[in-house]
Amino acid sequence: MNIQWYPGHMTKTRRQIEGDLKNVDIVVELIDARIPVSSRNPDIDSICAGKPRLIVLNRADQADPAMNAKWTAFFKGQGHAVLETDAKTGRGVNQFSPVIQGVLKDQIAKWREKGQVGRPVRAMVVGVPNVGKSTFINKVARKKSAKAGDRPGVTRGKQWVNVDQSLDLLDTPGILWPKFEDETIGLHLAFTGAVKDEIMDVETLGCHFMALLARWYPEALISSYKLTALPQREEEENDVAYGYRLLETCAQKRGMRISGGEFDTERMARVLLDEYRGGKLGRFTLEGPDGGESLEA
Ligand SMILES: Nc1nc2c(ncn2[C@@H]2O[C@H](COP(=O)(O)OP(=O)(O)O)[C@@H](O)[C@H]2O)c(=O)[nH]1
Ligand SMILES: [Mg+2]
Repeated sequence: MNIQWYPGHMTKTRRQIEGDLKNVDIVVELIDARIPVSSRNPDIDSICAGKPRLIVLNRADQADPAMNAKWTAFFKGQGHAVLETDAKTGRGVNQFSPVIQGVLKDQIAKWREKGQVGRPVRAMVVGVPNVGKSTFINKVARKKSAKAGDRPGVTRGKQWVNVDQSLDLLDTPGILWPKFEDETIGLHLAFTGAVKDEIMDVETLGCHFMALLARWYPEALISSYKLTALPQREEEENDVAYGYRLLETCAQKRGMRISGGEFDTERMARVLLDEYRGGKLGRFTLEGPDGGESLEA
C-alpha cells in the first residue's frame, strides 16, 4: 500500500503532546465511531499513560447506533469516560463539560481543599487527521471559535481557549497517526474517506467494501441497490472476487455498462463509495469490540 508517511513529523507531534501533557488535567481522545480501532493511534495509551482520558466517539451520526452502544460499554469497561457526539451538528457536545467535571470530581474536590477554588479544568484534544477535531473544538468553544481557527504556516505560541468558568481547552489539537501499514486498517480508513482513495485502485477498494457490506450489512446492501438477494458466495472465494461479482450485480441493476456490453464495475465502485460516504446507504460501523472475524478490538 502506498500511503504517505511522515515519521519525522510524527515524532515531533508526539514530543509536543508529551510536553503539553504536563499542563493538562485530562486528555480528550477523539475517535471515529465508524472505525474505533483504525482511527486510533496505536501508541495513544502509552503516550497518555497516567492521565485521565475521555473518549469521544465522534461521527456517531454516521455509525450504527447499536454498535455505538457496544463501543461505549467497551471503553467504559477499560476505565475511560465516553461521550458520543456529532460535532457537525453539535449533538452530544453540550455534555462535554459536565462529563469532564464528573471524571475529575475527586481532583476538583482536592483543589478546593487546597484553596484553589474556581480553578478551571485544562483539557487537550488529540486524534488522527479528519476525525473531526477542529469541528469539535469549534463547537465546544462556541463564540470563541474564531480564535481557535487554523492558521497554517503561522508560528505562534500555544493558546488556551476559555470555554467557560470551569473549562479551558488547549487550542492546538494533537494530531496523531493511525497505523496505515496494516492492510485492514488502511482499507477502513479509505472506505470512510479518512485517507485518499489512492491507496489502491478504486475498483479494488470497491470490491473490498462490497464484501464487507455483504457480510455485516446485507439487508442494507439489498435494499440500497434493489436486489432480490445477494449472490451466493463461493467456497474459498476471496473478498476481491466476491466483491467484484457484487459490483457487477449492482452495476447491472443500475444499468451501468461500458461499450461491448460489459458492466461498468469501476464506475459502480466509485458510486458505492460516494454513496456510503454521503450517508446514503445507512449508518454502518466497520469494526466491533467483540471479536467477529474481521472486527478487531
Ligand atoms: N457527519 C459528521 N461529519 C463530521 C463530524 N465531525 C466532523 N465532520 C466533518 O468532517 C470533516 C473533517 O472535520 P475536521 O474537524 O476538519 O477534522 P480534523 O482533521 O480532525 O480537524 C469536516 O467536513 C466536518 O464537517 C461528525 O461528527 N459528523
Ligand atoms: Mg483540523
